Amino acid sequence: MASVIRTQVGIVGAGPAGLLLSHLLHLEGIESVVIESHTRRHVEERIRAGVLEQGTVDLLNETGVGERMRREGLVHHGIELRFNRQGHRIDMYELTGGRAITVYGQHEVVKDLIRARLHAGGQVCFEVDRVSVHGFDGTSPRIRFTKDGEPREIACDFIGGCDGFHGICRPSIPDGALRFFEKVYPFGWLGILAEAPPASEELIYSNHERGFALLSMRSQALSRLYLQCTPEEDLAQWPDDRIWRELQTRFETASGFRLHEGAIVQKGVTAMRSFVAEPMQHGRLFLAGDAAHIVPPTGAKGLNLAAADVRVLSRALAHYYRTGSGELLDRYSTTCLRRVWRAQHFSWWMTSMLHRFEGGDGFDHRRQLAELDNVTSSRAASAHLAENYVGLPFDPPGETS
Ligand code: RFL
Ligand code: PHB
Repeated sequence: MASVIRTQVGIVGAGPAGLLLSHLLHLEGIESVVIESHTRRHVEERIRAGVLEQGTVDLLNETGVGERMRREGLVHHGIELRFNRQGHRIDMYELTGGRAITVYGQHEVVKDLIRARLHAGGQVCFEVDRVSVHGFDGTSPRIRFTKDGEPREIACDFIGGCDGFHGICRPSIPDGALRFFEKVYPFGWLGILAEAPPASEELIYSNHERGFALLSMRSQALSRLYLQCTPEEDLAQWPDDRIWRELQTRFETASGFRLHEGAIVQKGVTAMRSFVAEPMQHGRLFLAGDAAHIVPPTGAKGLNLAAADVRVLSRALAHYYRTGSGELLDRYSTTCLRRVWRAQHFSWWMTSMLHRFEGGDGFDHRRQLAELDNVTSSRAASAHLAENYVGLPFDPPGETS
């Protein structure tokens, strides 16, 4: 017999979506239990996103988990687009009336959220196995799993499916209940973390004829750099000196720009896709974050979308527990999908403007350069990019949830 844990909301996945959902629910007086298949150390050290939108930063600050981010995060007012060996700055702060982004690693957000949950007596159960979800078509959902080989069960009112793109929640929804929209790109990103001071204070997105490259950072001493590669690129073919050579070439400018080189402490390849599952809910199972949608990282939106989803979900659940009305829960998917599709378009657009497409006959590259020229010289076009990059306000006019 499985031992049964009773809670209001059972959450699968201790990534940013699951942890932030649990934190926001706690602030609303709603109990939850989070289960996670990996170790705490693994989720706290997994290097992923780095850019937080203003709305995400405000949410973390307003809910009491922004203290370290305020101290250690790097606030950026602009980004650079580099093409034809020249840099062009987009002054996001000026173009959006004072909005900025903060560079602060996703794993740091995860650490802050885990600490806050545990400090408040929250339950986050790591290293669980054989997770399955049941009964979400009715009113008594169940999450079954094993911990240290022992069967366990969570009996709850709702399930938060926050288990990422490869999780089990989305595939547990009956066939035909969801529609999927997907685009897979013919390239990936080779990402490195290097012990080297970033050569620029702001992020640089570079369109180069050999392929896209991105300069980002995690601190004044740590550079985070990406190179466009093939989706199944073999890392063994990329010794450190080849990576630096390629990066230096792709960031080269007419005025002699050089990256600072240093020890490469992490390397990895990420495939790129756009994906949306609609609706983001089935019965009492609500999908949030990467479990419901994936964007290519060029727009820096994935983590921010996860935060926006769980903000909507926590408010809808709070409304339900306060009033007994499921009205906001019924609107959850529609409310989130509007933002999701805006971010999908933006991420696709940035990706298609900045990457090299194999087999192009030169037309595509000329078209990209024309677009980049427009985006960096027309105030209206720059403002469009800036507004999307810093992120739409979390409460657009006309939306109450
Ligand atoms: P996560 O972070 O994948 O967390 C899901 C969690 O669920 C666990 N899990 C399970 N737990 C229990 N039972 C199961 N059966 C389970 N199956 C899975 C997993 O172990 C994991 O801990 O999803 P979440 O919370 O939705 O968060 C989404 C973000 O992680 C993702 O969107 C971003 O990292 C995307 N992303 C970026 N987003 C940004 O907003 N800004 C960026 O600058 C940015 N850069 C990036 C990125 C993603 C990247 N990669 C590696 C995909 C750069 C890269 C290279
Ligand atoms: C990162 O710092 O990891 C990063 C920054 C911007 C992106 C993607 C990733 O668009």
